[in-house]
Amino acid sequence: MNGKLLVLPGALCAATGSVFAQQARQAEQKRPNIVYIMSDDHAVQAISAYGHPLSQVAPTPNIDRIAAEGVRFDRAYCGNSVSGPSRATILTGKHSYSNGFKTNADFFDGGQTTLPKVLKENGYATAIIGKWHLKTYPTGFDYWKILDDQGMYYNPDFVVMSGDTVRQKGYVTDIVADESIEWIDKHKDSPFFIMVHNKAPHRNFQPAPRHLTLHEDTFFPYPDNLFDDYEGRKAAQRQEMSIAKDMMPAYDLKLYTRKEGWDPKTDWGPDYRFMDSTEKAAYIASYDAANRAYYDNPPTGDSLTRWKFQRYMRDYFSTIAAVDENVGKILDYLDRTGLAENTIVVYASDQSFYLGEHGWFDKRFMYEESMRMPLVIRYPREIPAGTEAKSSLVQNIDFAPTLLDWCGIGKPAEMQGESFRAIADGGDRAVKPGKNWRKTLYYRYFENPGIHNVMQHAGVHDGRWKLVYFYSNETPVPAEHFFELYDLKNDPHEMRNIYGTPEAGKQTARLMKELKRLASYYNEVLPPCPELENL
Ligand SMILES: [Ca+2]
Repeated sequence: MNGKLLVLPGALCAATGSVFAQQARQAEQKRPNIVYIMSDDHAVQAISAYGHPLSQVAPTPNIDRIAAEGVRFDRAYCGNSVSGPSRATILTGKHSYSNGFKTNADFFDGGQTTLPKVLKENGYATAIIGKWHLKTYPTGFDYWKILDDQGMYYNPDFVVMSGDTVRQKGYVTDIVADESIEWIDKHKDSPFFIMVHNKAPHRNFQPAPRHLTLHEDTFFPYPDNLFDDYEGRKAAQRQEMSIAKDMMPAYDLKLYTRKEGWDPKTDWGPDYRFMDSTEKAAYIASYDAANRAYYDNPPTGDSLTRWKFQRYMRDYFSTIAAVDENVGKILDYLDRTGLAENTIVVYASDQSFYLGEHGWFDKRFMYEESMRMPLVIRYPREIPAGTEAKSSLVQNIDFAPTLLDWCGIGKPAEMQGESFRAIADGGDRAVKPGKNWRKTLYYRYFENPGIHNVMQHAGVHDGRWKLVYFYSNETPVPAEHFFELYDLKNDPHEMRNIYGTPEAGKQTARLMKELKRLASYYNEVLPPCPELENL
């Protein structure tokens, strides 16, 4: 069904008079509002509702509240683990290859059918406030106010609808939530859709003034594979995203470049320069004692990596404290105004993130920590509290079809995802994989050459087994390619590539066929490779 065919209740009122008008008004009132909150690089491991040990020392009670009062998805995944591509997929319901936004260097084609456009055509007030990062201006929104490029944490620049850039006083996460609430308050009488898009906890992890010392005494537990040697995994051997080697001491870790103390000429770069003098002083003071202790007794080797990990976690989780507080502020507003019952609240991140697993920060690989997305949804009118979707495979191509389904709007034909409304409402029991739900997920990563040097790859994931096809950049035929195969049941941290070993058994041929089928299903062309062609 095309969304445009839906008769707007407003139009019906004018045409038919009293009784019908009243019924139409009631129907109109029942159409749910949508508050879609998304953060940037918020790891599943950093939301306490998911239970990971790291999140237990720095919990997120407000995000957890969405999960407790609604549904938590344990198996939500993106199709391309990097910011712009995931955002483009969420807007279009299409994988990167089909929506054209394959890497962060691309420009989003705003002429496509998107979730906000379809909602707007169906009478919704639509807005986006915060991170956008798709280069072209937003389309389909009645109102938009977006961060300039990646955005700054302190006193950030926003691009507004006139095209002007406006610098705004305050901390980015607070500004985005406050202005989102303001916009909702003006539009609360019509069905509304707002995307509340945080910068946090994205690099370079700058905490709000009130959270500068929040985690100065917190000890963050280390992942078992912090010192991974990447044996049997060639792409992992070539990456440049390790905490040990690739985190920038001044920019990422807020170390001083000299032991004498903070240096105004070299230390901390452009993000720091957006702060006013009071903010700068408090910011330097919050790192000063630990930075001086570092120079008094400089750690080396594995101790240095552990030091960097602790500093990374301290800052990362401190930025999340502001995210969680602001989620609470939005939930409280919805409660106070009586909007909560009929408002779908989504909390997600564009992808998950490495918090030291494999020794990494960042994302990109098809491994679990980056392919996953945190996803919790509350919709009191329909989703029973405490619903869990532990095994059903959902993906960011499904977000737009699902939200449209809840609004009574059919999925536009070009969207590749499916509505997971039944799973959100009823948990895993509501569907049967292979009958009325998918059994496998498709993945693709394109950004090479590019920052962090992760090879291009394509892959298939069936919930237990994962096959990944890595290839080098020459066209039309890559000069180099290789496969990896993982059994998540016996190797949940993807440390043992069993491709080509007896352990792989019949899985290789089965998954290769499935990878080929999925590429064709999503209208993609994979770089040629004899193993796939000779099946
Ligand atoms: Ca991101």
